[in-house]
Amino acid sequence: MTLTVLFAAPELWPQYETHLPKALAEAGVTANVVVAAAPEMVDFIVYAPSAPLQDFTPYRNCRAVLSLWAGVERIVGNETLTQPLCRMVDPGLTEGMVEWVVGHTLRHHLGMDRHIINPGHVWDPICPPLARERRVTVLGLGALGTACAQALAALNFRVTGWSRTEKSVPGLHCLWGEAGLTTALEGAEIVVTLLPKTPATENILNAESLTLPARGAVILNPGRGALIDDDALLAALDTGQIGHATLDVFRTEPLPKDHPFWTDPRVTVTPHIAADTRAVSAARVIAENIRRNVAGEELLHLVNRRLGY
Ligand code: NDP
Ligand code: OXD
Repeated sequence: MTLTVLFAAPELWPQYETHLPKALAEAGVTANVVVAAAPEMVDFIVYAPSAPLQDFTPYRNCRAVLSLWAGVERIVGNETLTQPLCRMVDPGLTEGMVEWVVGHTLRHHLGMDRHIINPGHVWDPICPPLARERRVTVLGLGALGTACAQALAALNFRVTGWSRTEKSVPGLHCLWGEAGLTTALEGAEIVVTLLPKTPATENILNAESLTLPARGAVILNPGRGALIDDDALLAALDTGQIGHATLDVFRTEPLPKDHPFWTDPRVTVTPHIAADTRAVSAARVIAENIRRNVAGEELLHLVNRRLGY
């Protein structure tokens, strides 16, 4: 049987039009990948938040919706979507996130700015501590948080990871649940937020929790803008409780031109580029999931609609 896979993210089509059919063929799946089809003919939908397709009601024969994004907060509450929803766990995306997190951690750990931005040519021979003396906390121990935490631990950082459910990851001090959050944040010098945006994680870094890290701590947020209360962060920067924030994601994107983050020297803005889904590897993930579903196997990376991630 030839399946119909609707690729519903038109602006991404040029990246996938070769790789997705190739990956499906390699997975042994016979499918036509199309950008438009009669809804009742569609077996699988490949989705991105920018997709014009938001009403899934007519796709009554669709077996699963496969997101090209890891974060699914823009689709998870869509009531017209009754089919299983899978998020993206892409080795290429993970690799990119590890590079972004390690790069920005090292910037702050080594105090690189002191030497890169040194208009007065000050000879400032302060040697940074070793990574083994630096406490880093990663909020979120999923596909991305775990990979980043392990990469930092491999560089000898003292890494604590925090998740919703109990975990044990070699090399990491693992904490979980509400009770674990305070301990995870207390005394942290660098805090990385790699949580999904859900009702339970919104504003997790707020006026109260921002008092917990070590004075002058650095926040790295490649997760979602809503994880941080912006005003509380600006206030914590003003008091020096937080020394710097490197932010990749924002409540409104693009970040509005008049947002104070743009001009604050204690904030580094990167434009949601921490990690991109990579077409070559992501196409294989999509193809494997379609193969599994057709073979009667369980889908990978299924979203729990109740939890929102
Ligand atoms: P996962 O779903 O694999 O992991 C999410 C982690 O967050 C899990 O460890 C989960 O705990 C934890 N978590 C969720 N809710 C809570 C809670 N209430 N309390 C404590 N921990 C919680 O997601 P990924 O690692 O793949 O991605 C994380 C996020 O990164 C995405 O949702 C997206 O928002 C963002 N992202 C950003 C990108 C960028 O370019 N800036 C690119 C890709 C993703 P548990 O393990 O117990 O379930
Ligand atoms: C994602 C993202 O969720 O790019 O994949 O933010």
